[in-house]
Amino acid sequence: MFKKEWPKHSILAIAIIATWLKTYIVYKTSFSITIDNALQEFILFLNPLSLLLFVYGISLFFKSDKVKNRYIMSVAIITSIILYGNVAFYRFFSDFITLPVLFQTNNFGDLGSSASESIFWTDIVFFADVIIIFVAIKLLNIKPSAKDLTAAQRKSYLILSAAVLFFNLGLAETERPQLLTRSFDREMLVKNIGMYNYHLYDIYIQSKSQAQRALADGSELVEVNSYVQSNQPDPSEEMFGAAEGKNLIVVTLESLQSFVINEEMNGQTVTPFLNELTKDDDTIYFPNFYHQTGLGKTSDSEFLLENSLYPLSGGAVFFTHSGNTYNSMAESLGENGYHTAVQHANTKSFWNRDMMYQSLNIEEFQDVESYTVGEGDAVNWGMKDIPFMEQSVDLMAEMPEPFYSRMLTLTNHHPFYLDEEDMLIDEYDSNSGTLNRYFQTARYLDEAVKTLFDELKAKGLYENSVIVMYGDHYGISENHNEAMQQYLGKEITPYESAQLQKVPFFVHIPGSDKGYVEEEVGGQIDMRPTIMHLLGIETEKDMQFGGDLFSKEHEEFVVFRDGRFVTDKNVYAGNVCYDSETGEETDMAQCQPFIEPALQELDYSESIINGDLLRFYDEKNGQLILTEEEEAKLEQEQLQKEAETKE
Ligand code: GP9
Ligand code: MN
Repeated sequence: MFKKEWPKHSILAIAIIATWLKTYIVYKTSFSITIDNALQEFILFLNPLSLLLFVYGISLFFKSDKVKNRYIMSVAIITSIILYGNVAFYRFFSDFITLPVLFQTNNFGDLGSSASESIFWTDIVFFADVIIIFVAIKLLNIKPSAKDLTAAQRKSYLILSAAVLFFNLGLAETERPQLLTRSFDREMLVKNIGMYNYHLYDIYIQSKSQAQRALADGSELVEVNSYVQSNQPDPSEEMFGAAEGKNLIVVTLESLQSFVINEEMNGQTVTPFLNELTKDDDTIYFPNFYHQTGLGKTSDSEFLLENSLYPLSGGAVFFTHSGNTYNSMAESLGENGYHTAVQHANTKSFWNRDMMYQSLNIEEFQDVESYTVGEGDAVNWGMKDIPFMEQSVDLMAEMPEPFYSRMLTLTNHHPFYLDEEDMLIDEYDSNSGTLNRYFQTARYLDEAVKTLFDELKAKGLYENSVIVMYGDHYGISENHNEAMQQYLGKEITPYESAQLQKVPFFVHIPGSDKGYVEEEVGGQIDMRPTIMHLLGIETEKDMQFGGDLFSKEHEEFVVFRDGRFVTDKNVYAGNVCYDSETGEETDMAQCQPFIEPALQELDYSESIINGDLLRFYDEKNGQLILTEEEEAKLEQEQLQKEAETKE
């Protein structure tokens, strides 16, 4: 075989095939990537190819065979190191490497020492392609006479590798729409675009935000700071400290919209337990409360809750800015003696939570690994909410008190599948299976909340806790408007669409006798100050855009992430001003004064995130952290302004 003359580009072909197959074998043996169907398996198999064709193919542009071979060997070594680095990392962290992890000091374990414990000499097999290529270069007798490719042939080759990439991306898009704009999960990225492309994507995302960060300086915060400070309502005297010292349990009610609360579907009550709570003596219920999330869905709602900042207009801030400085609610509560945790029976890398939670200073993340998902305990996206609640309370009982535990539910999630035995009401009867099933999963979620209350009582945690619950975002998108129209019995105008962004918000303080229905118009941005004040913690120095919903000074002005807004009198949607009372179009002059401020508010918040501006802010004393030059520059500007006003 070694005597035989091999075609000119044999080494290149061997390299591509060897690294391609090795990568696929490593996917299958070293990572647990869930594959649900044959198409997903095919995408997984195909996904290393586009990049390998391209990168190895660059060798076609080198003249000398020696240089070509050296280049091919270098590519094989580098791709092997990348792949193997991920294997070693995955053994310890069950996650793929992302750039910030290499730079971030983390509380979840010491990266260096744990990685070295995950390396074995037998791991040499991960370099099998390097060995194969090396042997091929040494032993194969390559036809010396053959000519190099012509420029046209090289061009066709590059077109072929681009075609493979687009074919791959097309398949990924059908499997997971919007994957590249929203990121979702590292496992999903690796599964759909491949390990190597994933790293390029990661570098792109991280360097984009790093570049914006590098250009920003503390002086940008001056204007934002004065805006924020002038918009902070004072806490309500009655409610400030009403839950002081209690454990804080915040439940994210997955995809729960307000249109099911206190309503029936074909004569069946959808949320009986939550309906009772709206009338309960210890519960304050907010029927005019809106979600303000963007593409980052659940993670955006968490971002709003923790920081009282708006999420981004593009992408999920949990992915794009997980390395920023934040002053989260968890951090503040931690400083006030709370143990802080998140409980969520899903993979920890979803929405990049494992990274983001470090920046939010959340001490403990109980992900799916903390739960026992027994037979029949999982449906749709993963663990069912009822066993999740049961086990979560068990885990909570082990936490030092006072604690702040945030629970993320999952069953009421698109496409809203449920096991037969968990269907407590019938399906709806519209032309949308999604809406039809939604009522059933919402009913199941309601039952899970009841389970939570029962378990907390059984474990003796109830009395000493305050329970806050909020719907994270819509579950029924505008694609189902026709079915929604049938259910609501009215046309869905832009006004109605905005109304459908209402999500329930509950504050339950056991034994307080403070229950009532609070009609105040508010949004998720208001949760942080509202909750902190209930716990008796001041927030006046915090850089937050929301306000305490119990405060008399709270402004009824909710800005959606897409620029729509709601005030006490109007709804502005689809460039039309509506009257809140009638839902009819009204004079634009009523909305006009709010259009600019709405965009301004979103812009300010976005500039904080893009510039990582909170690194220039000391929330302990409410002071900006500026360099001498910045101080001088500001002073200059101030003097100039004063001079101008004198003139
Ligand atoms: C996933 C869960 C659902 O962990 O939070 O995310 P969503 O798709 O609703 O944003
Ligand atoms: Mn969600």
